[in-house]
Amino acid sequence: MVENWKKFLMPYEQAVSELKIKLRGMRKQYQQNNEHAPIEFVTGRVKPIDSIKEKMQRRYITEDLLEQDMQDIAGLRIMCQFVEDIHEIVGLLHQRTDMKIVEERDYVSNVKPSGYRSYHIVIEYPVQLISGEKLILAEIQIRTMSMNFWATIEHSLNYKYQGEFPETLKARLKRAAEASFMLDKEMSEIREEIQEAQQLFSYGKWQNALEKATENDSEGETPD
Ligand code: 0O2
Ligand code: 0O2
Repeated sequence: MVENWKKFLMPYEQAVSELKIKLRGMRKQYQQNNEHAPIEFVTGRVKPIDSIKEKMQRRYITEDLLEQDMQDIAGLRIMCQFVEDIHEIVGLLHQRTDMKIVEERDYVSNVKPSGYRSYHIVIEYPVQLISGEKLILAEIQIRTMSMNFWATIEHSLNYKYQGEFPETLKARLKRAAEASFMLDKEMSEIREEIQEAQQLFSYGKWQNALEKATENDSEGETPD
């Protein structure tokens, strides 16, 4: 077994921290331009040691192949408002020069039998260590908030049933997944209208802040 897990996971910790900052930075740039941000929020985690060990057993992954065969030790999730945003983010990730896409799995178009939808990208990411550069694999899951809601619920039910769902529950989850995708489709239909409203809202907030700042400035001035 890996002798020093802390040392083994250190580059993964660094990669997750760096990638969270970079992906959140993309969102900030859209906001500064007062444009619709295809990224709503970003989360990330390093896979817990027990989960790594369990997956090694389940997938027959030996220790010497762990770094190359377990692609999600470093995991990032990007949540967005619209399905169209997913494709925009994928395009943006393809353009980047600080990471290399090595695999793509489109479960948005190719829904999993469970009903799961998400776009998975595996990247090779260089981490700068004091011993030099180390290339590590990281998985980025891109999904709408509706897809995320479904996946989170289904994942927690997995704890109870260990993946062996009763048939009725399986069918219900599949129906719920379709309902969630219908919601995404409906939202896409009215996307332009929603985005316009959001822009007006953020412009309004900015205007209010500007007016307040001007008021405070003039209150602070000493009259002649
Ligand atoms: P929640 O809200 O129920 O998801 P496990 O079954 O958890 O023992 P697993 O799922 O193989 O084993 O472990 P993993 O993948 O490390 O997941 C641990 C926790 O991190 C789970 O949350 C996952 O949902 C969550 N997770 C998995 N992948 C990602 C990712 O790419 N990004 C982020 N941010 N989280 C992820 P919980 O605690 O079960 O809660
Ligand atoms: P697990 O089984 O520990 O990975 P990979 O696991 O990446 O080597 P695979 O199975 O082809 O190879 O990867 P996939 O399916 O592209 O991505 C696996 C991850 O996607 C899972 O990580 C989940 O986070 C998510 N996922 C895939 N299918 C489902 C599903 O039916 N329901 C939910 N809720 N999440 C799913 P895990 O949990 O670590 O799984």
